Amino acid sequence: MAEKNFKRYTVTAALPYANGPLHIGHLAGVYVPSDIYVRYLRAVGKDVAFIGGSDEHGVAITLKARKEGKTPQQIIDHYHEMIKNSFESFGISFDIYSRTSSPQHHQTAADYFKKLYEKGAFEAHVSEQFYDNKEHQFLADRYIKGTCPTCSFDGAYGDQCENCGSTLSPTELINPKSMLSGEVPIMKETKHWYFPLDRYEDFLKQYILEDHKEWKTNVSGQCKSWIDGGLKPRPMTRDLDWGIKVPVKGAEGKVLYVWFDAPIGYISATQEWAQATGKNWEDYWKKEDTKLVHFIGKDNIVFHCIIFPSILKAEGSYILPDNVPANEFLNLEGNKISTSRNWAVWLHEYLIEFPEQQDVLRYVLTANAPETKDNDFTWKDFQIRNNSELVAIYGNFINRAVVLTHKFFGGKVPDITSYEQVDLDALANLEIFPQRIAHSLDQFKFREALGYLMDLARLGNKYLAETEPWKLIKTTPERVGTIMNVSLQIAASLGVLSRPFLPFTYEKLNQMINMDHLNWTDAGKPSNLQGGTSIGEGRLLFEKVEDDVIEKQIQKLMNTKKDNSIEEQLIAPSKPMISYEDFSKMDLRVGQVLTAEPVLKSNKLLKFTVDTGIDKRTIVSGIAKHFTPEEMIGKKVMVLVNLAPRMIMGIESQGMLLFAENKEGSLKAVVPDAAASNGAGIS
Ligand code: B3M
Ligand code: ZN
Repeated sequence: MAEKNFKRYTVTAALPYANGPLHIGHLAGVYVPSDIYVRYLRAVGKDVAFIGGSDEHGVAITLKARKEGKTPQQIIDHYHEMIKNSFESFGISFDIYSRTSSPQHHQTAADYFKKLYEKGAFEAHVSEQFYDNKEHQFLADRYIKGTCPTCSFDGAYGDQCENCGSTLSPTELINPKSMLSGEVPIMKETKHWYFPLDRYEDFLKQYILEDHKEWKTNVSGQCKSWIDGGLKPRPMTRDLDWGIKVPVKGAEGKVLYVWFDAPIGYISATQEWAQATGKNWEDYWKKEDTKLVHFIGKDNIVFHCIIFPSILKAEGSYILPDNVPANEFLNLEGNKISTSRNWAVWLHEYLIEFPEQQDVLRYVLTANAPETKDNDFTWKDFQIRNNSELVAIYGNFINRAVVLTHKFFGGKVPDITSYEQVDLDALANLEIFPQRIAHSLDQFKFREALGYLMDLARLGNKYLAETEPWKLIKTTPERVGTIMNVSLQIAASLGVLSRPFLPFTYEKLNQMINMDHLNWTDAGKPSNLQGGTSIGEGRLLFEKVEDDVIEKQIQKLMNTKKDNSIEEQLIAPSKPMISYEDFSKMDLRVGQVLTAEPVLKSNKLLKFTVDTGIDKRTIVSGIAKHFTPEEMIGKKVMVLVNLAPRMIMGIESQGMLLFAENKEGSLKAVVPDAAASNGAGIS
């Protein structure tokens, strides 16, 4: 059972950046385990606040907005809604799902900063940083691009080279360029407020390495190496125009660092929830008998285990995280999940392609959770776990218990006549499950807990196989009554204990066997269902996933792979910058194709006569695979008229026609969007 000494639980799940949709990696790493944990706590009668929300500040958001030509507000509004819907659809049972753009959060985070500032918890430092002189802006690391010093890749970012993976600082880039203006950035002085983590080393050593030896080894290991590596002051403010204004004189144009404000988002969301439900938020953040647990992925460990606790400590009135059960990463079919490369199983797509099958994904992601090391999701494994575990073990047992009760006893729970040894053994086994599963959940061992749950379903199947009620019905029907009674008791316990893991299945099962009156500690008892109670019609809990469904998913991923490699070839290195002078050398005109014919002995070339408005001239172009001569005749096209003539297959080509090439290689003629006369210049 959950520890008795805590009176309340504040459970948080990492706030996803509202700059893209959710995928299976998010669910597996953070949201399914946290949801299982809180559903379990509620089932054992604990007072829980399950806190979530969208992280809506930081460079990740501004970059996305820039890329899509939208405002940051448009981006966060769109993805916040989308993310929130995905969570709801998968049954992630937040008590509140808030967002860091809310006025409540802006106020709370600014006040928090101000309090630390007034206590003298920060150090102000002036340093030189990259600045875009044209756009009058300091540049976040991600806004600087250049050549990677390690692999010479042209498009490396100021914080990382995505080609070779090395971590960079912007000063290491060769030929750094501002992504805002394309100009070479200059170095300029700027003042920021630093949180002196180095002063918290002793505190952190005691807090993590001594007081919380129970933390998962992947978490404490990472913390230890951060601490051993020596902690440095970290700036808690940024030169950016999107975020929470730094509430201090002389900080105009600066915002709080996103990793300062985001964890405080947990606090502001708790305040909002408390206001709406008539609770006192401080009970959930400031009382020693509250257990604070953060569910996160491994890339967030330093922020939740080192920086945030130190910031809480500096404030002085808050409790500290009691545990941070961070998970490792989930890969997909052997490759790292990647949003930009579309290598992911997106939740909004899964919901459409596998309707009503949220629990299958919850099950697979828990059974294969990256709890102690990175793990791989494969569609084949998804199919096997569905077909040979959920369908063949869990579904099969429930189906037999319910269907046989209808067949033999008109859908009423039969009474017990007398127990035989086999019944007593089954009931004795049943009794230990609530405790056993709870013990694993208390230690954040979700895979293990789910394994035990399936053992309970196996116990049911084994019991039916041993007692064979379908054979005894003709000879000793009273005996069958006892057997079906015991089977239904096992089914009800299985249902109750499944609820945190498979909430949708619980609801379906509850329509068959009413379990509303049962809680976690009732599970395991031999007489939860009264003799004579009616049960509902049997319905299938899980359906077989066929090969073609899985093949379709695999094919979808393979297509993504193909797209990616074409895209890399075609789009990867952008050409070097040119001056206006270079550009103005080109004489581009609107032209019209007068005649078109194939070029002899070539299956690629077409020969055109083009009216350029200046003259009528011959141009040869390699587009025969994309257009027939007939469809080109009469078409308006862009022509580069001052390209030096070239001999192609014995024909002098006097210029070039312009086409756009899509990433899969198809061509589209570049044409004016409305009537333009031949010879019109393009500038
Ligand atoms: N948004 C980073 C991430 O999504 C960040 C988590 C914030 S938790 C306070 O990985
Ligand atoms: Zn590189």
